[in-house]
Amino acid sequence: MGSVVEFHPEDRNGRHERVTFLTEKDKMSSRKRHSLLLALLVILSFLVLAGVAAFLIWYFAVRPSEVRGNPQVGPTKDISAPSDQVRVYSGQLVLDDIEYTDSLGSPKTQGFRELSKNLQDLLRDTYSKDTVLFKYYNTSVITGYSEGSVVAYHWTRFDIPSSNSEDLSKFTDSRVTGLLRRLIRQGGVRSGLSFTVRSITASLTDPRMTNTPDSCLYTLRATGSKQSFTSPGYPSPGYPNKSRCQWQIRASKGKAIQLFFPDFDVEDDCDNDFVSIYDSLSPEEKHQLTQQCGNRPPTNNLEVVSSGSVMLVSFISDSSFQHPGFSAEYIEIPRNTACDQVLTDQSGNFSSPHYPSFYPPNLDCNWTIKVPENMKIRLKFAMFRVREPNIDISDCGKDYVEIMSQKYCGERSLLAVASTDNTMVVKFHSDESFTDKGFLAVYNAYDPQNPCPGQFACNTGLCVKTTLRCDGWNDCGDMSDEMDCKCGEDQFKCDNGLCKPKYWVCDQVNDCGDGSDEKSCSCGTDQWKCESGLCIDKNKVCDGTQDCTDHSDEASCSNQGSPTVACTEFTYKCRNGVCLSKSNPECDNSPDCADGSDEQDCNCGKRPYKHNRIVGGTNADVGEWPWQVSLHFKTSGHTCGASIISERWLVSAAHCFPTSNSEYRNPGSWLTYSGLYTQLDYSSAESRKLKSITVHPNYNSFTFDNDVAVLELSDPLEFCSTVYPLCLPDATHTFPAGKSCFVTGWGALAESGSLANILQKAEVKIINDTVCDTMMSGEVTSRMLCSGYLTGGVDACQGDSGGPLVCQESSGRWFQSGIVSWGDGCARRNKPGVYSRVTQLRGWIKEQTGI
Ligand SMILES: *[C@@H]1O[C@H](CO)[C@@H](O)[C@H](O)[C@H]1NC(C)=O
Ligand SMILES: *[C@@H]1O[C@H](CO)[C@@H](O)[C@H](O)[C@H]1NC(C)=O
Ligand SMILES: *[C@@H]1O[C@H](CO)[C@@H](O)[C@H](O)[C@H]1NC(C)=O
Ligand SMILES: *[C@@H]1O[C@H](CO)[C@@H](O)[C@H](O)[C@H]1NC(C)=O
Ligand SMILES: *[C@@H]1O[C@H](CO)[C@@H](O)[C@H](O)[C@H]1NC(C)=O
Ligand SMILES: [Ca+2]
Repeated sequence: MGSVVEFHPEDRNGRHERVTFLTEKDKMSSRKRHSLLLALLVILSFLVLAGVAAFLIWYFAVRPSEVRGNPQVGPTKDISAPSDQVRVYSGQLVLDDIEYTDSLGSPKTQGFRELSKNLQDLLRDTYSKDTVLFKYYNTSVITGYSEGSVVAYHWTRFDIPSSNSEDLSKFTDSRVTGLLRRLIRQGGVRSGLSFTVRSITASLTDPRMTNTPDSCLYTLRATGSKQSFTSPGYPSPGYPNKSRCQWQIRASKGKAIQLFFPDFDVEDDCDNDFVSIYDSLSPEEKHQLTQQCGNRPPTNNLEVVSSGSVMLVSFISDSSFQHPGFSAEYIEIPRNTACDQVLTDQSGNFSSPHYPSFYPPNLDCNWTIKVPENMKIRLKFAMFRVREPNIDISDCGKDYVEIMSQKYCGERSLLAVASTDNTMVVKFHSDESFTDKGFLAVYNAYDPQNPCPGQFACNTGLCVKTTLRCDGWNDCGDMSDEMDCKCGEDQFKCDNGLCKPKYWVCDQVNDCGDGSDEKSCSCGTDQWKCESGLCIDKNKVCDGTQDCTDHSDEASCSNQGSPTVACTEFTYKCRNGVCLSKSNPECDNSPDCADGSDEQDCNCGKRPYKHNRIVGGTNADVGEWPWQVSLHFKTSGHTCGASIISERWLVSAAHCFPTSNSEYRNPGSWLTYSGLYTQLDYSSAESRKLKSITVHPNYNSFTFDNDVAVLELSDPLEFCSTVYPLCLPDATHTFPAGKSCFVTGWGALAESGSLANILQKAEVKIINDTVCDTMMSGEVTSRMLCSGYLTGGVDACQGDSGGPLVCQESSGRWFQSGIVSWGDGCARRNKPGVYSRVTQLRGWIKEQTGI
C-alpha cells in the first residue's frame, strides 16, 4: 500500500460527520421545535374537554419542553406538569469528619438513608435562605456516595409555574452556587450532625436526569472480572417509551473503570434518545465524557474509561421509534497515572491511553522520542480525533496534542510533523470533560541528507511516491508535492501554477483554489447558470417557466406561486399525473405531490449502521454499503458487482453476462452474496441463487451502450444492518457535475492486480459530460456518465463491473447514479471511469422489475 491520504473533514466541500453530542445550536433548535409543539398544545388544551386534558398532561409529562428567557443555560428539558418550567441543579458535596462505609454504597441500607435524609434537609435549609428561589423549591435528593473523601451526589428541583415565568431568569448558576457557598462559609455544620461539608458544587442539569434511588437507578460494583448490564427491554422488545435509567458504577479506591458496549443500537437522533456517560456519579456536564446515539457497527464499538473510581451511565428515550438498546460490560482497571514514555528506537508507534477506546479525562502524557545525533524524526498520525463540542480548533482550549509548541485538536485526517533535530516531545492533555478516540502516531528516524530514498520528500517530512508528484492531488498535506510542476497532457494548468486533472474543468467546483478551472465556463454577469451548464437570463429564474433543460431554474424557488408545472421529460411526475418544478423531489423526506407519491416506496438508501466519516482509507466498514452484492460465477469466485434494489431484484452491468459462453447467461451458473464484507468469510453473508438474468435488449457489446442487466433472486433477501437496498433515482433526477459520490467493489488493487479481499470504496466526483466525452475520444453516449477520483493516492481501482456508483442527497439517502461499466479506472488517476447512467435506464429497469 502507498501512503493513504485522507482529507481533513472540513476539506470535503464543508460536509461534516454528524457530531454525536448536542451542540448548543442543536439544543436551541430542538428547543425551538419543542416550543412550537408547546404552543400548539396550549391552544389545543383550550379547546378540548376535561377528559382529553388527562391525555395532554400525560403528553406534556413526556415531551421535553423549552426553556424560555435563559438562553445560556445547558440542556434543560421539562418533565413536569403541563405549564410548569423545571430547573434542576446537580453536583457534589465533599464531606469531612466522616468515614466511608460499605453501607453508603447501597441505597437500601439504614446508613445510606439516614445520611441522605440529613443532607437533603441541609440542602433544603440552604435553599430556603433565598426566598425567591425557595418559592419554587420542590425537592432535594442524594443519589449516591463515593469514597476517598466522602462525596455525596445531589440534585435539587424547582418548579416554576408559567404564571411566574419572569422568575426563570433569576435561576442563574452564580446565584445558586453563591447560595450554596454560604453553607460552607457557615462552617458547613448543622447542629446535631457529626460531619462538616468541605465543598459543594452545583450546575444546571437536564431534568430528565433526576433519578432517585428507587426510580431506575442501579448501583453496580466493578471488580477485576467482567460484569454486564443492559438497557431495559434489551434486545427485544426494545427499550420502552420515555426510559429514564441510570447506572452508578463504583470501583475500589485508587482504581478506574472501563466500560465497553458490545452492542449499541439507539435511535439515530440524539435529541430523542441517547446514552450519556459521566466521570462522576452526578450528571454534571462538566464531568460528561460523551453522549452517544445511533446504531454502531461491531467494528466501531464504544468504549470509555474513567479517570477515577466512579462512573455514571444515563439512558434517556422519548416516545417513538424504540430500538433494541445496548448491552454494556464493565471492569475495574488500574488507574492511568504515569503515561510518560521515552522512545529510543529508530521507528515505532504510540497512542493515546487505551486507544482505540476513548482516552480517560484528566490526564497529561509526554512522549519523548530520541534518535541518533545525525538523524531527524518524522511523525505521522494514522488516526487523530480529539474532538469536543463547541471548541475552536484554532486555539484548542480543552484537550490537545502539542508538538514543538503547536497545539492540535479536532479531527484531522492528514497530520504529519517533522522535527528540527534528533529529539521530539509529544504532549497530550485531556481535561475533565468530553473525551474521544484520541490518536495513533507512527514515527521514524531519517537521514536529513537523503530523507526519502527513491521517493519525493514533502516539506512536512512525509515521503510520497514520485508518481504522486504533480498529479493534481495534495498528497503531502501541505501541497509541497504540487508546487513547481509542469502540467501533463491530460492536466489543466491553473493560473496559480497548480496542475489539475482536466476532467475537473467546468465542474462548478473550484479545484485550483483560484477559480481558474471554472472561469472559462461561467456565465455572464446578467446570466444564471443551470445545473446542466446552460446560461440563461437572470430574470428567468423562478419565473414559473422552465428555461433550463434540467428545470434547475425553477427548483428551490421560495414563494413559488405554484410548485406544479407543465410536464416535460425533465419534470418529476406524481402518480396523479401532476408535474413538479422541484428537482429531485423523490424520497427527500418532504411531501411534494398532493397524492404523496413522491415519498412512497422510500425504504431505501439509508444505512442501518451509523458510520464515522473518518473511518477513511479505502477499506469499507462493515455495513457501510449494505446494497453492495458480490456475484460469483461457478467456481471462479467473485466476478462482478451488483446492487440491491428490492428483496428480489439486483441491478448489474450487461457486460458481466457476455454471449461468448452460454453459461454466462445461465442463472444456475451464478451465486450472489449480499452483506458480504470480506471475500474470505461468507458466514455472515446472505447467499442467494439467481432465478433469471435480463440483459438490456439494446446493449451494445462494442460501445458498451445500455450496459445494464437486472437479476431476479430465487429467494427474497432479508434486510438487516448489513443488507439493505439503495434508492433508484427517478428518470428526471439530476446528479450535477462536481457532485461527490462513492464507487465500491472488490475490484483489482492497482498495484498488485489481485482482487481485494475487503470491500473497497473510493470517493469520486461526477465529471462534466462534454469534458468527459472529449477525454474519452467521443465514445461517451447519453446513457453514460463519468466520474473521476476525488482523493489522490487511492490504491483501489474504481469498483468493479456491475457495481454501483452512489451519491448521497441532502435527505441523507443514497441514490444509485451509475453502474460501473468501462474506462481506465485503475492506476491512472487522470483518466475518468465510465458508468451506465441509471436515470436514462430507469424506465427499462421499472418495466422489467416493477421497482
Ligand atoms: C414536587 O413535584 C411533585 C411532582 O410534580 C409533586 O407531586 C409534589 O407535590 C411536589 N412537592 C413539592 C413540595 O412541591
Ligand atoms: C410509545 O409511544 C408511541 C407513540 O408516541 C406509541 O405508538 C407506542 O405504542 C408506545 N409504545 C409503548 C410500548 O407504549
Ligand atoms: C506499532 O508497533 C508494533 C510493535 O511495536 C507493531 O507490531 C505494529 O504493527 C505497529 N503499528 C503500526 C500502526 O505501525
Ligand atoms: C512533560 O514535559 C514538560 C517539559 O517538556 C514538563 O514540564 C511536564 O511536567 C511534563 N509532564 C509530565 C506529565 O511529565
Ligand atoms: C462543461 O464543459 C463545457 C466546456 O468545457 C462548458 O461549456 C459547460 O458549461 C460545462 N458544463 C457544466 C455543467 O458546467
Ligand atoms: Ca476533554
